Amino acid sequence: MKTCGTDKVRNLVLAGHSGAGKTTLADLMLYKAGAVTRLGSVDQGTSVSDFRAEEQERKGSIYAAALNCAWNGHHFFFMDTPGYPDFCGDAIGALSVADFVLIVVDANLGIGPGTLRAWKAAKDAGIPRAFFINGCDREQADYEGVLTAIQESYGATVCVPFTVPVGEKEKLSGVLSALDPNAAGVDAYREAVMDTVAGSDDALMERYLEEGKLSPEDLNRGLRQALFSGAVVPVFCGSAAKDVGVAELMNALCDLCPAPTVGAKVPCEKGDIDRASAEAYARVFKSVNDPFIGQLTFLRIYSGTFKADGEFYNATRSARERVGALFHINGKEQSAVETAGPGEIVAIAKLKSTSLLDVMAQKATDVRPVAPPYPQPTMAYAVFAASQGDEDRIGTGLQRLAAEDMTFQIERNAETRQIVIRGMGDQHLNLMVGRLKRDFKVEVTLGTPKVPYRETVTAVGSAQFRHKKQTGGHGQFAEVHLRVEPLPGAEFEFANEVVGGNIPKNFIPAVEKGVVEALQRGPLSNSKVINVRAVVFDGKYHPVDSSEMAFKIASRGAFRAAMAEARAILLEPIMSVKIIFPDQYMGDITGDLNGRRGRILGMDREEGMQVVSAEIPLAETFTYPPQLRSITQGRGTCELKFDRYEPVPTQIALKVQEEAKKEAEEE
Ligand SMILES: Nc1nc2c(ncn2[C@@H]2O[C@H](COP(=O)(O)OP(=O)(O)OP(=O)(O)O)[C@@H](O)[C@H]2O)c(=O)[nH]1
Ligand SMILES: [Mg+2]
Repeated sequence: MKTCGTDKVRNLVLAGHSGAGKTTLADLMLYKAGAVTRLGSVDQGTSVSDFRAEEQERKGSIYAAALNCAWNGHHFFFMDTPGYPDFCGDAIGALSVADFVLIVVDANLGIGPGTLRAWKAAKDAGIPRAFFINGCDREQADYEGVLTAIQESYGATVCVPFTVPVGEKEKLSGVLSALDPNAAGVDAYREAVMDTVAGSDDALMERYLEEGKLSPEDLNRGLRQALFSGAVVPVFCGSAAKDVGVAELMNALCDLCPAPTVGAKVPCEKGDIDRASAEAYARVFKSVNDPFIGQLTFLRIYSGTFKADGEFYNATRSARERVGALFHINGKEQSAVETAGPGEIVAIAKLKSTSLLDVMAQKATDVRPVAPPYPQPTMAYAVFAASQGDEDRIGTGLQRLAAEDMTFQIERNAETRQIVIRGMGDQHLNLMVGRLKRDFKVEVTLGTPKVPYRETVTAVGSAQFRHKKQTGGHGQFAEVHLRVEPLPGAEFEFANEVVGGNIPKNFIPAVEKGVVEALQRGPLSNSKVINVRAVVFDGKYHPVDSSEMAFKIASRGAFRAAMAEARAILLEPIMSVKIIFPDQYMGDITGDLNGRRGRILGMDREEGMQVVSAEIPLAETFTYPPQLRSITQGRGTCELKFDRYEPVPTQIALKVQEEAKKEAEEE
């Protein structure tokens, strides 16, 4: 139960790279605050935050967990998010509603893609943030090294220590607070904080230069402003495992984390969420379908008061919604509350018309929030039913899973006739397959998706085709003379150059239909034909035996024959790829790209990481994400986007054609 006023509520998220110690820190916070009587542990499978069976098995977070505890007259509502890139969907959802982001960095592992993702998400949304360098007790801990790396990546005068370790590694005994007037030996750190705060505001700078220091009031006000503008990013340190520096961190969070009513603007595409409004507004950032309790929807409240057993309005879908109980959540523990206000995270069971990212309001209104920056999935598999007749259940299950995870997508590919699932990596997709089995009782196997090849022509080619059949009554007759030409830049065009009525006008649409049908299955590999212009320039007809059907058949034949004359080639999708990884893996990454027919377009640095832009044919990308993981020991990530079609190298094209032929024979 929350006992403080709204101005003392603190809403924040723990984010950062996998293994940095977010969950360990979260468990310790709950324990220190007295919200639990036993300290949870990731390693022993007793964590409050990592409470799901699959998380306990993995000894790492998969989902974002909602937590809350009272501290020092304040109440924290916070989310512990998964750092592993496969599970970033939930982390991004949680980040998008937080007022403050605490980025946890391991004192040994340092900055990783999870750090970068959290930093970028917070920075782009204008959310104040701080670092916690955790694991300073570890044998290989390098506090100074990690602090330097953070400062080099995110700004030396921006990222200033607010606490510093006393002792190191196994001798770590505590931390000193830079702003504590009673602490000895922290003058230089205090000065660094004052320098940065004063430097973020002209008026403050003037006073600072005149008086040589900032008054506590000036420092406080300046600090809040500087946090919002990103001019200062406090760096804390300690050890969640040894309970060092965590009380100091929690105390500081009460001061640094803004009250929920003064946080950054909530970006909306339509309408507005005004944090100062007296009316209730909240946004859904997570939705789970639990086999035991059914649908559970997590909301972050921005303004007003939500009451249990009331009626609310889904402002994104224009629907009324009955709300039963409101719950405060600590992992799997739910405690019902009568009312909830700004900054609080509540869960509501069994909402009927509300899904991920919707806005709930007190009154009928129309608000559409800007979607958080979810990355595009990188890993794809074709899904096959393990037993026949399960297809429908698989479809329903996959749809339900996709509804609660914005980084999981399903595609029924009409061309390759496969169901393809896409996600953030092997572990993500295997998790979904596991849930299909557990929650929906269907089993599937996974395979490599088929590549949607294309065919086109590289020269002009003509051919004619006569369709003639004499059956019982009247026969069938049509003859079509057709030319195909390359048509760069456009999918398809049809033209008619027949003169003298050799094909009567009323049959021309049938000729075009025949071509359009033939385009769907090209002569080389049964793939779609693109970038061609087809011109019918002559033909023959019979006054009795010609029909639309006959012309369609003749036209199809003529088109395939003309393609053969026009040097048809196979095209493959080329993906543009952005690869983000720590410097030291450069050689291995470029070597691997060469083996995948990849082309490097550029190299860059982004906030402490190496960024390579490249192109890889789609066929070579299916195994890329896991390979990248293994090359970079889990610290590299990539983004893939379709760019264009390009000719397939001859040797590979021949193989593709052969396989297509075999498949067509089997059909
Ligand atoms: N020595 C030491 N070990 C720690 C500390 N914090 C966490 N660990 C250990 O590091 C491992 C990873 O900790 P977690 O808390 O699960 O890390 P996380 O950031 O939640 O990881 P993800 O959930 O995968 O994002 C566990 O074995 C912890 O016991 C620390 O301060 N010192
Ligand atoms: Mg965790």
